Amino acid sequence: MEQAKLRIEELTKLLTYHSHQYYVLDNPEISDYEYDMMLRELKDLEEKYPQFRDPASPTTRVIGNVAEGFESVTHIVPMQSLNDAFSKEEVLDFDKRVRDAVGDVEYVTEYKIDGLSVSLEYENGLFVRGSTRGDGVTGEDVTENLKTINSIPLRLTRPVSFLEVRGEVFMSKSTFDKLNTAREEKGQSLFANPRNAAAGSLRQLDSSIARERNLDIFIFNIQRAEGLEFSTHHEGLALLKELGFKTVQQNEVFKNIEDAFRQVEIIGAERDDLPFEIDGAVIKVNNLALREELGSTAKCPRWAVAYKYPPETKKTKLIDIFIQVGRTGKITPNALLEPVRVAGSVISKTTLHNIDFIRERDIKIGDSVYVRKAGDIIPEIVGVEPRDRTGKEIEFYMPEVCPECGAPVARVEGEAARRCTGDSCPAQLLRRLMHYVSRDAMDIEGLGPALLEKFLDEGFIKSPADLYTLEKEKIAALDKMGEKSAENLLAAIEESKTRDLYRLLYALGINLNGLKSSKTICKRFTTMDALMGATFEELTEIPDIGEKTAQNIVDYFSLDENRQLILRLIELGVNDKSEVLTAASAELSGKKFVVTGKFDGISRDEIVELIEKNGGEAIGSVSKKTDFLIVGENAGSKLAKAESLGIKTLTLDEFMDMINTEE
Ligand code: 0OX
Repeated sequence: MEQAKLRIEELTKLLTYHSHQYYVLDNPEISDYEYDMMLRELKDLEEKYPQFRDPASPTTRVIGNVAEGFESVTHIVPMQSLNDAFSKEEVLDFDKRVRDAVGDVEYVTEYKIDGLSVSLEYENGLFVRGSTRGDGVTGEDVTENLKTINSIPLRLTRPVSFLEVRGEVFMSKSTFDKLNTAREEKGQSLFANPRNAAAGSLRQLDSSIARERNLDIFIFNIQRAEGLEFSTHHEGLALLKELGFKTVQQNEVFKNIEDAFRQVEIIGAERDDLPFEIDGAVIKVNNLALREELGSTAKCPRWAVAYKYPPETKKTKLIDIFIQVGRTGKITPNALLEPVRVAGSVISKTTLHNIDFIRERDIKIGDSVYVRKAGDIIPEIVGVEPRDRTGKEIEFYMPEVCPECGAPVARVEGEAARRCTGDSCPAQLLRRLMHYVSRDAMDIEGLGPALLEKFLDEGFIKSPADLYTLEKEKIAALDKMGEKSAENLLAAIEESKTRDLYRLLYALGINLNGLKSSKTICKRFTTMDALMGATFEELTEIPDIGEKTAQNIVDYFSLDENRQLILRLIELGVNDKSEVLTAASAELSGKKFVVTGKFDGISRDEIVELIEKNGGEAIGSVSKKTDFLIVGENAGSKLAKAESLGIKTLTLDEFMDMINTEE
C-alpha cells in the first residue's frame, strides 16, 4: 500500500514534468510510448487506490466527462476587449493619446492569437476553474474541457495563494486541417476556420470530444494575483513562464512607438509561416502603474491597441474550370486551384458562379488569380494577374450538354443560371441525396458524398427512400467500412426518421424552398397529408411565401413519382408530422429579433435557430417593427439604428435567460 502511494506520487511528478517539457517547452525528453506506458500505470494504480490520487493528476486530462450544461461565471476582473487599429496612423494616434496622458512610455508587442479568450483560476497553485469570456463580465464554466489542454498546468510550479490568468485557446493550422479532412470524409459539416473549430470544441458538453480536438493555449495576462510581485507586463509574463504556463511570445521592450510598430510589421511578414492563426498584433504599455493611470473606456483598456492586418489575399494558379451539376440541375462553373492557404484554411476550389462572373473578371484557364475569403469564410477569386500571362491561357465556354449525363443544357427564362434537362441525370441524383442527408435537412451523420456515390455505383440506392432499406452486411463489405461503421451508419439513418416534417420538406429539395420557408409552411400545414393537398392560394396566403416557391411546391406534389417517393418514405417510418408550432413558446411567439455582432462560442445561425425554436422570428435588418436586438462583439450600424429607434437590446446571456425561464 505504502509502495503504491509512493509510486503514484512518483508517476504524477514524472508525467507532469514530461508533459510540460512536451507541450509547453516543445522539448520532449522521452518517447510518446514511454509517456503512455507511465500514464496507463498511473491510471491503473489510481483506480485501485483512489485515496492517493493527486487532485492535479495528469490522468484528470484524459477522463471523459459529460456535462448537462455550463454554469455561469462572473469575471471579477472584467475580460476586456481591445480597440482596433487598421493603419499606422491609427497606431500613432493611440500613442499620442497615451503620451498626452502619462508622458513617454515603453511598449511591448505580441501576437494577437485568433482563438477564444478564457480565464484560468488557481488556488494554492491548483487549477480550480476556467471560463470563457462570454460578454466580458459573465462567461461559462468550461473547466473540464480546459483540463484536456495539455499546455495548461494543473498545478503551478509553486503554490501561489491565488492567481487568475487570461489566455487565448486556439487550434493549430495542422490540427485544423486534419480535423476538417476527417469531417469531410465522414460527411460532417466543415469548420470555416481554426477559430470556429476551437470555439466549437471548447463548448462541447462531452470533454472527451474536446480532448480529441487537440486544443492549445497561449497565456498573455495576469488578471488577479495574490502573493506575486511584478511591475511590468514583461516581468508578469516571465513569472507566468516560471509558473509553468505557455506564454504568448515576447519581443524585447520598445522605447517608442516607431520601434514597436516595426516589430508589428515583422510579425505581419511572418504571419503566414506561423503554425497557428493570428488576426493581428497587440501593442501594450509595459509599465503596470502607467496602465493603471491610463485606465479603461467602457470595454477596452486605453493602454493597448490591436493592429489588424489587411485581409489576406493570395496568388495561385487556376488549373482548370470544372462543371458541377446541382440537385436541381443547375450547372455551375468551379475553379480548380493549386492549393493555397488563405485566412486559416487551404483552398483548392471555389465557385465561379456563372459565365458572366468569369467574363467580367476576364478569367482564363491557366491564369494566376488572387483569392481571398469573403467575410473570411467563403473563398472568392478577386481578379487575375495579367502580368503573369504567357498567351497559353485558355478561354472557357459553358458546355452545351450536361457533362454528367449528356442531356442538353438550357438557359432558364428569367435566370442567369443554366440547367441540365436530363430527368435521370446521376449528378443531379447525387446532389439531391447529398442535400437530403445534409445537416439542416435529415441530418444523417457519417453519410458523406463519397459514401453516397459508392452506394449509387453499387446500385444500393436510387432514391432517398432506399436509404431506409440498406442492409448492414452489404455496407460492411464495402472498402474502408466494416461492421462497426455500418452499424453506426444504420443507426444514424434510423434516427433521421424522427426529424420534424419541415426538415423533410426542405430535404426534398424543391427549388427555391429553403429551410426557413419550410418551417413557415409547416407551421400552417402540420402533416404531410395536409401539405400534399395544399393549394397555390393557400400557400401564398402564408406570410413570406412567394408565388414562385408556392408554385414549385404545388408542381412538386402534383407529380406522381414524387407522391410515390413520399408515400414510400412514410411507409418506411419517416415522420410526417410537424411540431414546430407546438414547440413555440408563448412568450417569444410573434416577437421579432435581429442578431448582430460576433459571439463567443456560438454562431449567429445557432442563435437564429434558438429564436425560431422558441417561437420567435429572426429578421435581417432593424426597423420599427423589431422587438429585440441581440448584440455581440463589434456590433456596428444595426446597434446604432436600434438605439436611435429605442429598440430593446439584449446580451446573449439576457436572451438565454429569456428562453430558459420559459422552459
Ligand atoms: C490575443 C490577445 C488578446 C487582455 C486584457 C486587456 C488587453 N488574442 O492574443 N488580448 C490581449 O490583451 C488584452 N492580448 C492578446 N495577446
